[in-house]
Amino acid sequence: MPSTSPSPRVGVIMGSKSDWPIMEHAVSMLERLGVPYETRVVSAHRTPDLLFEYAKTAADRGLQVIVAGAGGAAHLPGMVASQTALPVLGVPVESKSLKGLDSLLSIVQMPGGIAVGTLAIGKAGATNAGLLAAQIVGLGDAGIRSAVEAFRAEQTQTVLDNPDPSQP
Ligand code: RP5
Repeated sequence: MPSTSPSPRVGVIMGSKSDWPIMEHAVSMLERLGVPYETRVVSAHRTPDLLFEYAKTAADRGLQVIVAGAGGAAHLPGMVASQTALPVLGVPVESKSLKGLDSLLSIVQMPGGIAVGTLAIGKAGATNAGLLAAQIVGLGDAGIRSAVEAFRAEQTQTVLDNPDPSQP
């Protein structure tokens, strides 16, 4: 990190390198759906000036959505949302002591007027943040919209093709 596709449309940021094992699932989904992205460590507490610069310049740099993951006292998504009008998707990362409930409550309980779309704790939340970011970008991009539809159709077919729960 940071890694960058040409002309990234989704920014995937996280409070620490230690968040990567969860946040890489957001990146995997974006890659699968062909959405250009960038990744970067941006900490609300350790690099607050970088947070402000990242959020304030995001739209002008061509980003359309920001996915922000953090754990514990997880202020990153809310603070980013306070500095940009882009949609911000928050991913609560599991914490060692409180299993991510602290992260979830820190991210989800935004005061009215500054919105963060909060996903589930951990891998499912990161995966769905990538998917939701693709759906948002897909509003203005037919290719990405088709990729989302194909992903969902394939997922449905996989379930229908494997109805026996005792089989691997
Ligand atoms: C948060 O503190 C990060 O998002 C991470 O989940 C947590 C712990 O960070 P490290 O101490 O592992 O760097 O800011």
